[in-house]
Amino acid sequence: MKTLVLIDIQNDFMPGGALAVENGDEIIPLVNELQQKFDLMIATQDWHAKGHSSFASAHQNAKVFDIIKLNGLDQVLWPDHCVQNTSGAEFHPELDTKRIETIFRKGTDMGIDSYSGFYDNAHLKSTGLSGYLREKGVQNVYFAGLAGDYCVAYSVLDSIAEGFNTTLIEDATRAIDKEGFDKMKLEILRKGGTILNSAELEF
Ligand code: VGL
Ligand code: ZN
Repeated sequence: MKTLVLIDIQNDFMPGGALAVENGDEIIPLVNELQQKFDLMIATQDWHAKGHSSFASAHQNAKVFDIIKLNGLDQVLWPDHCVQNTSGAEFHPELDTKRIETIFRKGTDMGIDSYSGFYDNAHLKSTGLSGYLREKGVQNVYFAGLAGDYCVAYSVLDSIAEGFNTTLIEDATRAIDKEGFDKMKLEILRKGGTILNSAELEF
């Protein structure tokens, strides 16, 4: 079963959003078209409570994009984004959600961030995505969405580590920082993942 996991295609990551990814909205038509090629669609949703510890606003004397230690982990401090039940946390209005079977929410624990759709950043708690895919007999998992260098890349790396045959569809993602994304892509390739463009999909 060919599975497409759509990472965080939410308003706050779009141009004009709270944590905008440059040209993030450009992926929407492609993502909608790509869905025709897949048997199973899953989505993730970044879903923070107000005052989440990944927000710069939750820390004194801190500014956005500072890096601090949070429970021993490096944490980038973000603008407030994807606050539960706000319009910024909703999927982009043009994203076709009709065939999205299940939505996995992440970033709900106040004290820790969660880039990957599988685990929080300390790998302490699972979202259940891995078990869900395994129960369905999924072997091949493809990823698209935002942001390429954070939530998409960490989801891809966890997917590889979980034993799935994992592909990042590069033209169906956009990154916050190009250099950071280049580093993550090298890591994905080193770990055995595949990176290709949608035109190269052989099905
Ligand atoms: C993301 C930073 C903070 C993402 C989520 O979806 O890539 N990045 N929260
Ligand atoms: Zn977040």
